[in-house]
Amino acid sequence: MRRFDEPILVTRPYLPDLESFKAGCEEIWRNRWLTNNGPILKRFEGRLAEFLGTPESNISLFVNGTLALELGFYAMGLADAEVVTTPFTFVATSHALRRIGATPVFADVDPDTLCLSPEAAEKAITPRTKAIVPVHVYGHPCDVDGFARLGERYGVRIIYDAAHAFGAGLQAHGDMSMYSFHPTKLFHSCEGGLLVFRDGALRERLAELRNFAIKGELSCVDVGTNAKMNELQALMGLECLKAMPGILASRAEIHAVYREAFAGCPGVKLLDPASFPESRVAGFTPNYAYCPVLFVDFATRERVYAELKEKCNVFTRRYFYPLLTDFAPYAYARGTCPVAEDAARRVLTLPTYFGLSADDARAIAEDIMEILRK
Ligand code: T4K
Repeated sequence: MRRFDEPILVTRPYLPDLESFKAGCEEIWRNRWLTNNGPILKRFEGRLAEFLGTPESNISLFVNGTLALELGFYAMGLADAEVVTTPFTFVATSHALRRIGATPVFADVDPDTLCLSPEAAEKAITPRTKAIVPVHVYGHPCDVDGFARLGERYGVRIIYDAAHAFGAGLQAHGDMSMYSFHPTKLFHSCEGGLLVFRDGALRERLAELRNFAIKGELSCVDVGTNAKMNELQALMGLECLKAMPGILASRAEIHAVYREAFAGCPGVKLLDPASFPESRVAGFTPNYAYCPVLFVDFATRERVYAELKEKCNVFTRRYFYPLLTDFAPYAYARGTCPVAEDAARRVLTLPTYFGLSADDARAIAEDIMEILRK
């Protein structure tokens, strides 16, 4: 087995050209305007709207994805409501609900995509349910048509946690979607979050909420917070956006290396979004944000995780293990989602990022197969 000289991490942030970033900093220095709806933020919003093919009136930027979710949920009137969601996600999805007083009700995931199953979600709906929050986990598409039907039938909002799905073309679905621009994502703004919403009237409401809900110097209309994106973040986002085609291409190349390496290897199942029936929804193109593989059982996954770390200097992650319902704040639902529990115990996300070479990805795949042979 090959031991890498330098640690290989599950992800590394894309870094834009430093000279170009410095030129942007000079503009910020000249403006002497650092946050509070500055000119670079406005430019970033404009470019994002173009990139997504969405009017600027239907997007809003935030300091991070978690606060974007929290304020999005609040603006949609979900405080004190029941919200059906998935346990197979990062804690932020449910934390954002709990922090506004909503109650996450967990339903199980689809065994192929590991996204919330509409059938399971439907069974969890009660008269107190006001919304369903599916997650496009790993950037893989949920059954958006199935959720649209539930939205209509039960009169509930469909709000996607699309933290992983930037660049995957899913923004037209649901009442709202949240994209995370954290550096562990394929596209980032150091930290950041974006809401895309169907109802343009939300833009003003969200602008208010992310700025303490103050209006002018003399009025405060609600209990808002400080969730504003600053100018340096916006500049990083603008610079990274220029590189999106290259970032997406490099991810596709790495995914293809893993796909080829594991083809015909029964002990490792690489989740391939291009193969899901859900992928046929309008606009979807895989962004290969993560490279998740499933092993046959928990013991094998743990062995691969540990040996890659100790023997190969390769640091994979067990996203998303433990399952949310195994954490104290959500333990009220422990044991209720067996498909998600099983996936959490068998999944491993492999290194993938702009700058990881195809040769290194191939070597990691070979190391995994050697560990499995032992
Ligand atoms: N919804 C979902 C479904 C999410 O996955 C997330 C965030 C959110 C909502 C909330 O969005 P944000 O509020 O974060 O915008 C990471 C991220 O912190 C988190 O953003 C992400 N999901 C989650 C899945 O992963 P950790 O604790 O695993 O990150 P950490 O620090 O261990 O970093 C992972 C790897 O990346 C390490 O090997 C180190 C490397 N790294 C990390 C950073 C930050 C770098 O090389 N450079 C860096 O700057 O949570």
